[in-house]
Amino acid sequence: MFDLGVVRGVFCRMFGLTACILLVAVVAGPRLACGQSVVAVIPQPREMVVEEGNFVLDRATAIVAEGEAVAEADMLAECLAPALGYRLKVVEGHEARDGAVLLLLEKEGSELGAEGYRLEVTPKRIVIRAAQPAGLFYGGQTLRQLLPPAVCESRRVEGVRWLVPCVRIADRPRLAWRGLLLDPARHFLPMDYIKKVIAVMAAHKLNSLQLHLTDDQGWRIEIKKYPKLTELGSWRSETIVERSRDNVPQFDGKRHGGYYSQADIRELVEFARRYHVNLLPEIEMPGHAGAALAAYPELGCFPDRPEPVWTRWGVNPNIFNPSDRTIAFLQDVLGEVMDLFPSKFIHIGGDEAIKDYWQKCPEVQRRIGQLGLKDEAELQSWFIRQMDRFLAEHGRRLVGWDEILQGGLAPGATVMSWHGTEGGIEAAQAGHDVVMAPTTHTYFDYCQGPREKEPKAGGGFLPLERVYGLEPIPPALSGTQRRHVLGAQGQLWGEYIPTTQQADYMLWPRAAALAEVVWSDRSPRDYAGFLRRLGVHRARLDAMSVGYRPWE
Ligand code: TNX
Repeated sequence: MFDLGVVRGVFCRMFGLTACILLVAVVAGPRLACGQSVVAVIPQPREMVVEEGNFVLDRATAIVAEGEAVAEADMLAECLAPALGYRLKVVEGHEARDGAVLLLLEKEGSELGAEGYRLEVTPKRIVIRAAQPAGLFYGGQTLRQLLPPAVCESRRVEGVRWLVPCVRIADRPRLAWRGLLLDPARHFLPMDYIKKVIAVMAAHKLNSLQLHLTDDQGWRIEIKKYPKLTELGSWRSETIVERSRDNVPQFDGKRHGGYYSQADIRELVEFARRYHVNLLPEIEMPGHAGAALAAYPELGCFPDRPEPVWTRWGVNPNIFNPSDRTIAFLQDVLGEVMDLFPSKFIHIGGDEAIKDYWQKCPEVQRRIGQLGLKDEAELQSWFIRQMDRFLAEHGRRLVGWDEILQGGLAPGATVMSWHGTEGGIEAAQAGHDVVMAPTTHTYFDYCQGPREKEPKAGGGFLPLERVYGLEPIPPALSGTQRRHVLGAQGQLWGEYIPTTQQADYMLWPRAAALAEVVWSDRSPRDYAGFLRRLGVHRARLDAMSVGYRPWE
């Protein structure tokens, strides 16, 4: 908890007494309304003062912008249009005017960084200033949360006065990587759902969406040079549903599959770009490769014993043979992936690559000898290095799960730390960038309540409060090492997510808690306050048709 007295003192000095009283009202809880609107912003802005009065937004309100700010003005108008029933007019300019929302890029001397913004609402006008377009976008998303929650509806809302409480906000994110992962490999996710997640993420100022595009159970991205990846690899014959009492697997007998064409991917990338969300593609190697190997068994360790696209969950021993042919294949695949995704980072998986097949395969053993390597762990490290170098030559950076530390980390690699934060700590200490994605706090496939009351879910237990308690920057790191922690990410693994309703249920509100962890200041971190704001936010989630899990 933080000391209200101290906060009050600081703000009184900064903004005067009236503002100070209103600030305390806001911090104290959303039931204290300002005008007709209630101030409850998620994630909590860094500095916010609520003042008396409202700005009235209506048909006559214009958005004033010029240059690069125009695209953000268009986005703001587009976000508000469905509920308002009209599109605010965007007019060229850079001066504040009465009755208008001004979006202003102030490149020079800004302390707000690439994504920060200042938002000032007075009864006469609204001004959003930022150094970069992303900041204007986030200012717009905050403005949306200051309006009545019905503004998030996707249909015209009648009879609401669109009041914006007068505020002064100065805001910027704590961390640059604010991510989620979706797993269409285990259960295919339709395009529209991915777009919905992007839009809802952006409303929470999350900015990175990892797409787990390949796994044992399906290959989900069209690769022109290797059509069998999707012709054969995107379908499995059925899926395990449970095990009988004597541990015999039971299957549903239904085909599962689907994939994104390259045109689909381009559409998603463009959609995400407008929401300032980076799409991070993940192509799994050397393990989790069953779908690719079903399509091209010659890339595996035992081509004479081809295995179909996997119909079970868990860790599959089938694994790429790290031959020259496989490396050329994977680099061709990554080449097409880079043509589609502008992301600076490319994820190559690297997790759970069990080495049984490598141990048994004479060709792989010969390779270990020829390369002068000690063991399979060093072979994996050598293999990841080939990818690291290839990506670096193309101006990209490799990301992998923390197993890529085994046998030595590739020079340019960024580590996604899922086995707790230890892998991340080790990598940061060695001067590598890391993203924290520990099972303990960010596995959104885990159960949110008592198992008997919840739908079937992944192994662990992860209630909302635990997510809120994540501290992404381990105290064990020194000042310079801390800067290597780029951020954190929530994982929605798809084994037990057969429907988009189920995906919504697992993502929200936990992803909202994560958003606050990565965006808002470390202190005050006040779970009770978060829950109070979430009480208001619920109406926004409802308006966005987000099928969240109810919380206590
Ligand atoms: C581990 S986390 C995996 C995923 C599973 C998940 C289930 C990681 C890098 N690998 O393949 O879906 O556990 O919780």
